Amino acid sequence: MGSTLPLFPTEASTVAGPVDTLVLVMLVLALFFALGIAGLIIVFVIKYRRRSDDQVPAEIRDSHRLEFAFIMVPLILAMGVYYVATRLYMTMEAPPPNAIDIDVVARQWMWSVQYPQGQQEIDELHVPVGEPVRLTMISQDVIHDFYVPDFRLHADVLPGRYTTLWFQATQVGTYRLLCSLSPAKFFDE
Ligand SMILES: [Cu+2]
Repeated sequence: MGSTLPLFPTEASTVAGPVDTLVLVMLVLALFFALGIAGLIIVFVIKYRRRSDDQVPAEIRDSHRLEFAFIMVPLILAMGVYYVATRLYMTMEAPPPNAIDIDVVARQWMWSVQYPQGQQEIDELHVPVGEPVRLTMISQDVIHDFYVPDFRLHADVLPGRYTTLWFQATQVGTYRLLCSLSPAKFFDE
């Protein structure tokens, strides 16, 4: 038995802060619109309910200004999120040319890593702070999922296909290296 993941893990890589900000902004936007719409439905249902059997609703004309706002406000918000997310994604997809190359092989139930000089480690990955690291990963058996929550680093590792990830650690520390598809690895710590 071990501890589960904290709700707000340490931010220990260069992308951790931006990823958290993006997720928080999207969560706040989603909550604002979901609660706002649900709340207004309830208010309007009560406020504009039919009060007598012969009551006829007032005729409502189009409001182009209102329609314009209904289109533009969500469009601008969505495009803003899209722009920030795409820039972040492109950063995360393009390893810097000076990155340290580390090979990762997954199998039930371990991560085997090999450094450029040839040393190997099992279930541990030692990297310098402040230097980009590129992982080239493959699986020997099933689909695994390389996951370092404190780095906001997460990618499937497949048999028969190389996947890559890169990151740059920003704080000295010991961080959990998980396979998010293996319950045993996820919880045993
Ligand atoms: Cu796995």
